[in-house]
Amino acid sequence: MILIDEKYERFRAGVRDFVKEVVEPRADDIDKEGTFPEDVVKACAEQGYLGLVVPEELGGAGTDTLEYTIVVEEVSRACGSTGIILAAHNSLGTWPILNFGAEEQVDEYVPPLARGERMGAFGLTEPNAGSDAAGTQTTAVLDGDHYVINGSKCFITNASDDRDTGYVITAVTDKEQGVRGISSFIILGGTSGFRVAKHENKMGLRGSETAVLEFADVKLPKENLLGKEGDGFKQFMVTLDGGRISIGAMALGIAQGALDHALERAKTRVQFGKPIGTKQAIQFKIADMATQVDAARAMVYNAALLKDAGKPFSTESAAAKLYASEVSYFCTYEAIQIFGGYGYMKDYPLERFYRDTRLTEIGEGTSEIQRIVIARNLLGKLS
Ligand code: COS
Repeated sequence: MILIDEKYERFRAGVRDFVKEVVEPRADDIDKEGTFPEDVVKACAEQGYLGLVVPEELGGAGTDTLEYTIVVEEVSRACGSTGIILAAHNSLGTWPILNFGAEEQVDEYVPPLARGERMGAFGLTEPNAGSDAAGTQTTAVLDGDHYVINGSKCFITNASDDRDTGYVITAVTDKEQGVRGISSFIILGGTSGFRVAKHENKMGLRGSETAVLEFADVKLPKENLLGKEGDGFKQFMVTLDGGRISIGAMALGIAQGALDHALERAKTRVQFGKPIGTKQAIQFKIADMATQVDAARAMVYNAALLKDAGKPFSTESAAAKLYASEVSYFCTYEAIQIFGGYGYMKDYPLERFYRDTRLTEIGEGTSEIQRIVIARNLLGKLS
């Protein structure tokens, strides 16, 4: 157990009740149906979970980052799909506007996102710019009072043609300037020339939408530029620093979910005349899982607390995401092992957890990228 202020444990208890009542009963079906869980997301919106860290005067819940982290953790403990929908909406779709937007942009775009009337998404990754985010090829050319956007984005969480969606996307405004020639823009779904071109069929997190975006001569008013021209790369690096806390929280929640089931199974499954939890082989697995889950929780919460304290947290968020995602993979693997053949069956949620958590080692920077970020932060750029 990690010692945090009692107010956070009370907050967690409220989230847990909501998850047990609303999210958990739907989790298996969300995975089986493979469709965006409108009902669950609407209920989350009513709880304020689509406006976490957004001030109340802008329609948000006004939580701090640790409370936000606890929401993503507890929701993911039951349903990874809902966990990533909330994480992408809050950290990637809303936060950059809240943080980098001009006052008019914040006033116009943040409240509908915070109230959950509009979903938020983040368009950074491209077919040729994944780990190498500086390789962005989508272009934005200024033409009088508007930019003309051309290009495509891929693996975009929460992208949809069917519901009101707002995106923060990146595009090259000055090719000669390298990373300093990348800018960010706010664009709403339904803008002429902008379309969701393909919905991906994924291994896990099947209730979360992941799509390809296409921009063909999209005219975007100059006012939709986020911050200044050339700020885009640094904006999304900072955004990802924060986003990695929520992917760490998601991984942590899935790991805890796997541990919950493993504990229950160890106590109730009888083999050789006794519960399997009497065997050291099972006890050691449980002990390793619990130890690593606690360590991951300490790292994820620490990154959140650093962010709230206004201290540097890039290294800690990358390390928390790296560690929690690898712990989550270990825990879901071991939980299936404890369940044996039953763990491999779709009658139990373990195989879903195992598929769902795989993304946490890939999305918002692979584990390899996290190691690069950590090492560079510690060593500086060596040539
Ligand atoms: N915060 C603020 N500024 C940052 C930053 C951060 N976390 N990380 C980098 N920068 C700045 C650098 O300081 C540098 O600025 P100056 O030119 O003024 O010195 C600039 O951004 C370029 O940084 P760098 O030279 O490190 O860029 P690289 O192209 O080498 O970037 C990595 C390397 C791997 C760190 C980057 O491409 C990355 O994070 N890739 C992963 C992307 C990712 O996670 N994709 C998944 C998206 S899912 S939504």
